[in-house]
Amino acid sequence: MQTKNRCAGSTATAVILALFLVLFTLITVYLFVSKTWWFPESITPIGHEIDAQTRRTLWLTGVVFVLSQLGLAWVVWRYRNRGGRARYSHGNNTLEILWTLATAVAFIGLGVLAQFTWAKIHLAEPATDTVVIEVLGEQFAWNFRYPGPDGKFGRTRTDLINSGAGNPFGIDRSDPAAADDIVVPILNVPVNRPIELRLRAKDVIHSFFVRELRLKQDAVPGLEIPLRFVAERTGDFELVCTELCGMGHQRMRAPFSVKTAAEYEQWLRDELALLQSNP
Ligand SMILES: [Cu+2]
Repeated sequence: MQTKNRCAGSTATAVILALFLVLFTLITVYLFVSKTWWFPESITPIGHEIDAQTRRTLWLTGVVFVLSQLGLAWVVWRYRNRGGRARYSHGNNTLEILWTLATAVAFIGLGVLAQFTWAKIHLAEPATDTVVIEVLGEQFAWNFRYPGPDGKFGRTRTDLINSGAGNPFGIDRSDPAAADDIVVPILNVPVNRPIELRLRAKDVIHSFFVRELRLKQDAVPGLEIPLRFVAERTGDFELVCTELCGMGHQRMRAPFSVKTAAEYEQWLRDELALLQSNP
């Protein structure tokens, strides 16, 4: 009588656990397939490649996830306590080797596929008509420097760095090349032009991230790190710091805007006029 009761109890437990696993798997798959929480649309050609890589990875890991969770549910149900003696299994070496190899091939394969896109972002030579913009992260703001009509960044001096006085870069205005350098707290770029950002940090490590660009790059004190992209759609987005850089980290964001060529040129002219009227 006692044994019978124990069997009935364990069947219910096995059924509940197996059903939970099946339900959990279905809900997870639904959230991915319906894209309930998903990335905003990419605005760069590289972003589409990164999305394709993400899809490949999710398909592969998704199939393995579904098969393993449903397999687990089946095992929980099939080998539930029926009141008999448990058997010990030594495992199966052939299977162990096979699935270890399969995992290695899958992950190395995904890595090999991804490296072509990574190389395009980090190793490609800049185009000749590249728009270069300096980006300086500091606790807790982003600063951007445009070279002005002469296309040259002027001299900077560390002893002139003074964020409170509007000179976070330490620009030496006595240098003719520096006279037209524009410093602003917003990042504007023209559409369909190659852009090169030169990332620097003044104090601690910060991290440049714009979701729609699919780019994330640390800004490190003492280094100048180039980050290249082409934005193929105009619009207003947001740049955020994704490195926990201090107590005000959550405030460290800046507007990022992709403009038409005409809008961009007009904006540069307006900023230059502002600079010259108030040097
Ligand atoms: Cu930061």
